[in-house]
Amino acid sequence: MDELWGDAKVSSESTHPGLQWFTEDKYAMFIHWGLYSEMAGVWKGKTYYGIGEWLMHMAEIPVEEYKAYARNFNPDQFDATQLVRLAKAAGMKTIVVTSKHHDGFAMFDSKASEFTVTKATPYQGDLMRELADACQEEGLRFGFYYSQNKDWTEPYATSYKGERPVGYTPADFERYFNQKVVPQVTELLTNYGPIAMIWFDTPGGMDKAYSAKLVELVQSYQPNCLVNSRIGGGYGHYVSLGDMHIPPVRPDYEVWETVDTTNDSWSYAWYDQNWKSPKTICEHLVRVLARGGSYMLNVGPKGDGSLPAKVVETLTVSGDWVRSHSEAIYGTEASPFDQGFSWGDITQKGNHLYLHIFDWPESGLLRLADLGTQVTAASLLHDSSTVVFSQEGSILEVMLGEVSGRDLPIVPVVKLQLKAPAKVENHATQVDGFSTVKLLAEMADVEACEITERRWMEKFGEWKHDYFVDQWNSLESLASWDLNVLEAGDYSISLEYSCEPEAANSEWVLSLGDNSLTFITYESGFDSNNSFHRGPPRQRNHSMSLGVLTIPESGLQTLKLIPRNLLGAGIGVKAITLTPFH
Ligand code: FHN
Repeated sequence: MDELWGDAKVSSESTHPGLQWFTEDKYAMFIHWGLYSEMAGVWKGKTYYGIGEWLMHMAEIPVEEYKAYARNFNPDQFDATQLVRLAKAAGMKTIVVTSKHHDGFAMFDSKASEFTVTKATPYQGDLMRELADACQEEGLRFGFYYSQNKDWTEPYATSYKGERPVGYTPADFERYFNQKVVPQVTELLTNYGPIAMIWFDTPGGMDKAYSAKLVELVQSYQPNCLVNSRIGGGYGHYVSLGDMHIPPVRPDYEVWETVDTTNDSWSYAWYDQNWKSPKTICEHLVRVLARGGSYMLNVGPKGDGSLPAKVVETLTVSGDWVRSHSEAIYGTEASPFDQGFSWGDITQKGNHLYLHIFDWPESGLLRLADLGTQVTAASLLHDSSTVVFSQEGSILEVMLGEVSGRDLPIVPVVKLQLKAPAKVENHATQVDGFSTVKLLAEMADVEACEITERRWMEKFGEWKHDYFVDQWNSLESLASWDLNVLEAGDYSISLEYSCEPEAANSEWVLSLGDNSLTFITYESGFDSNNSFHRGPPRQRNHSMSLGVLTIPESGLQTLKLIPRNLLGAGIGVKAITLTPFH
């Protein structure tokens, strides 16, 4: 069990009726909105940097003071229809909103609690009803986020400090669960029309039986309603990956999603201006779809219900792109390749491939191997203009230079018409002879070493992660990357790695066939920690140029990294980069 997000296994059969729309629609809006949005990251004049909805925890606000703050929550600028229309304009098909986050405050009318928007605030209206009605009206699906395990204002759930009251027994949690969670989830399932999904979160160590009970509850009232894997206990109809995790290699899960946010915090925080650009939003959406997932992008309205201007702007611009490229988004399947490319990524539908170009190749040429079928036409999706291409043997070349002068969308998409659906037999990383190729730890095959995830927070709760090949435990340890080399030649190689003091001066060999580069590493140091960092200090990464490696012939080959001597647990390899040496 992942202590934060629950088991990423789903036991329910994948024939749940909701999975059809889920896998077809691809793109949803997530909304984090509550009492904390009015606080905006500030308590008693002090700003707490981190995810805004955790302010109660960060500022250690006493329960009674937090509850009393509800008197300040009056979202009189909230316009549910406007918000739903923005989601629609952004190309999103579903809205999932925080009905109750970890602070326990219900954004709906609930008989099971006094701490609700209807009873504890001057606003008194049921915000969830307004949104549910607007979604119904505008033809969007509607779902609820519900924090089932954490409830910081209830004495018998876990407190925000992670503590239990003196004399606490498991029966106390059961009381909280039966007196608040069950009735509230029932209210959500019975008072707001058809519910597309209930998005549960942070099951932590919650007993599996509670997760099972919630699944049953949802099933009994709304059999079409989906439940995500963060319900815990291995339940759920599909897998929610860790926050903001966009996997570079296709994951093993059949149905999964990535949740991401428009800036850094989930809920509104006054200082957080780290907005994703419209192009980044489109890129994240495509990268997720290309690996076979669905994408849910969060917005954080302010306490008065209005949205930060940048959210409206970025969603409107990215939405124009999504809607004008809808053919390459909705109802598509994952790329036939397990991983993306340095120039962009691919979605497919039937006999069509859609090449989404994030970084225009300097060569003006895009090379792709092993589609396993013939390409019969190529055009730009937004204006149907023809794109010149050639296909010889297994290699397709698309002449982008021809179209580069034209007025192009933020992410140009080349539509390929194929004779039959693409059939890719080989998923090795393609080295096309033009582009810089980054081989990540997640893409490696390993023997006698491990691929480990390192997670950290820069501001509180804003999880970041990287993968490393580490724990080299013998001189037989090996990390390797399969390459499909389309052009033989010289490549400059660089290495991004971390190195603890014990592994300093360790020697390594990177080889491909008979050619190799031998190098020595040095200590990369540690990043300074912030006050909330738990666990061992975070190692810093270092980038080092290893030299020029000759790849004498094209075709399938394997790049191998082995230790020459073993010091400590060896280095942590984050990435190896190959750049054509011209
Ligand atoms: O603790 C929450 C956090 O506040 C936020 O709701 C995210 C969204 O995925 N989920 C939890 C952390 O993963």
